[in-house]
Amino acid sequence: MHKLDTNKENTWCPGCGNFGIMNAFKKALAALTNKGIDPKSIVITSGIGCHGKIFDYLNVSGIYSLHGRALATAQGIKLANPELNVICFGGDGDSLGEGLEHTMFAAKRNMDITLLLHNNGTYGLTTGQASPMSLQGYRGISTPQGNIERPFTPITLMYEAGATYISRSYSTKIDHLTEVITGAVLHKGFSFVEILQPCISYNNTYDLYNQKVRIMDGVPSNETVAYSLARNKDDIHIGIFKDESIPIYHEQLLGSHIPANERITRNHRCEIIKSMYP
Ligand SMILES: Cc1ncc(C[n+]2csc(CCOP(=O)(O)OP(=O)(O)O)c2C)c(N)n1
Ligand code: SF4
Repeated sequence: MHKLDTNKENTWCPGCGNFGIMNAFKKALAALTNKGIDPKSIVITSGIGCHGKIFDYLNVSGIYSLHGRALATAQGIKLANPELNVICFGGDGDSLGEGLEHTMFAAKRNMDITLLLHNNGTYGLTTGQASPMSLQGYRGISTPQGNIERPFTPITLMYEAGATYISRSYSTKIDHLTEVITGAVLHKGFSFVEILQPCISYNNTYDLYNQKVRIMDGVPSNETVAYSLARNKDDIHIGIFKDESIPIYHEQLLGSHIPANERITRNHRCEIIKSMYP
């Protein structure tokens, strides 16, 4: 694997969970290389937020996208060149708030890409407004008297949308997170990794997660068990909740065609379209 560090100054707060995510991601890239994945085939996208800064700190090709549009960008890259392994970094605000529709539809299509969701339960970069994942009672600058809303469960949402690899890990469990990310990238289809990520400045959840996080023994035997484990708030279960193999989007849409390699002229494209409507 080539050198992954960049010369950009790291501006994450000391103690931020994003450091653990970046370490695990680097280890996962090494593991993927050992498993035969060409590092040059890895492409990343990110949203805007503290999570998105990871883009600057990794020497990997990709696009630093717009807030809420990291997955739209990832899907475009994959459809243009299905030979690439596309990995998207999203925040809970980014991918479950403003960009939720892209998350739902990428999962529904079973796009063969990976979403690494930095779930810190707040809008970190913009200094602590409540996010869709903020707990009821969360106090931040937009909810000074405590958040009235309740968060939903990303794992069960992804089940409902149709994601085929659904998992959760914790930014301090580097080996576990490395394994889950590696499995997600190797998976054929939409893979979702919810990463519990304490934001030490606006939502310090280290004590909560250190007390409650439990590693599951294996993949739950069925959906009912998976839902109940995912929603359990007394024990926060991490591991793979679902790992299913079904046809993927670009293969059904494009067959073996690789648009990036076989570009066609505008005239040729018009002819193809005309021939579809005799
Ligand atoms: C279209 C658009 N809307 C809003 C913003 C302002 N904005 C930047 S980051 C952010 C929230 C970041 O929260 P999250 O995605 O959870 O990432 P975190 O900073 O917590 O990692 C917002 C609202 C923006 N840059 N662009
Ligand atoms: S504000 Fe929170 S998420 Fe952002 S760098 Fe600081 S600790 Fe990390």
